[in-house]
Amino acid sequence: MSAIQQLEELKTTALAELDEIADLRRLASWRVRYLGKKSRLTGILRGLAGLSLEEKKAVGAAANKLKLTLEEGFEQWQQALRDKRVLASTEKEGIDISLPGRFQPAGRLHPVTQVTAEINDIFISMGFEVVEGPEVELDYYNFEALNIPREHPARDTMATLWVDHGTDGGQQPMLLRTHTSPMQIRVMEKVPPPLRIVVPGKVYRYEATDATHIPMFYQIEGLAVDKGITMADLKGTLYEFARRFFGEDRRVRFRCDYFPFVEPGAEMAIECAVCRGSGCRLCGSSGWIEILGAGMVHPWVLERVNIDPEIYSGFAFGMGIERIPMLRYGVDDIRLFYGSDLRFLRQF
Ligand code: FA5
Repeated sequence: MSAIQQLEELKTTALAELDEIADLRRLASWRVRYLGKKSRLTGILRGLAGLSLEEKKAVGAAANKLKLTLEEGFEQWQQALRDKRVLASTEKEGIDISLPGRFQPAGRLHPVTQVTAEINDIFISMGFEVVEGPEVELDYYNFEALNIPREHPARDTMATLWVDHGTDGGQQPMLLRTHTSPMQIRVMEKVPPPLRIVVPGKVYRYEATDATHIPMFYQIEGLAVDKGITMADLKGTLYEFARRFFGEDRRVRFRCDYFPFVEPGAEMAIECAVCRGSGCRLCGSSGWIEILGAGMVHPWVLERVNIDPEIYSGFAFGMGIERIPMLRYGVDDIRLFYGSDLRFLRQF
């Protein structure tokens, strides 16, 4: 049989065999058999040297053509088998294994949640316990027991969202709590001193929004009652908090203020993060942002929960939580926290 005939025969058998192959492993051995170093085709190509010039030309061209044909056949069959495998798995399991994986974005806690946990931790390390209370509150706890009777002007400073105005039949008026201070009463009613608690939670006020005010925000209440507690304890605790949260170099301002349930009362402000005291839109040109109200628990409040003010004294504070991350990160509008803009929220 001439070399040309051998090549023809090789082509017929190789392509016929290729047609029968149904898996990639057998396809690989087919390639070794017909295109590998020990294949007949390689043998023929190697034997070209011993042929006459004319034979060399004819056989060489035919052998190279066959090599190309077989290589192309291999490539096409390999692709066809791969496509078939993808199709089979898609049909069988409903999974297209050729598709790239789906990106799973990592979730994270809301910045206000993160900061609340951090504030809690600072007070826990100072011996406070974290407790929570109801957002729908009785008028009694939100106002009455805190020395804010009906018609008291202090009610106007906390525009209230009422759930139920109460009835003449004696049902108590109910509201969305305007501050976390009602928890002072609820806790003191049940727990005898000494006590030290912080109460984080949502509060609601019916008021217009601006860069530092929103109608639903978070506060954290603090309360410590024991024998011999003084204003120095209150100031020391709050300064320590500010130092730990904002760092040593941040200026803190402590001034007199009035709240009916404390005497004396105070407010604390932190140097504005945006202008560092020189005045800007965020701080209303004052250079300071007020973060909390505080004071010594009023003796009448203690009496109401049957704690003798001659023996015990206490301090309390109520801090607006959103203003804390604003002051740390220089966020210039409180509304950004609740705008659901992930470009903003993902930064924390
Ligand atoms: C109170 O709510 C008092 N219960 C605080 C208190 C507690 C005084 C214990 C004495 C003893 P005030 O209304 O000032 O006080 O609010 C406290 C803090 O909540 C403010 O300093 C401010 O940081 C924050 N705050 C008040 N209104 C808003 C608002 N609309 N949006 C965001 N934060 C607010």
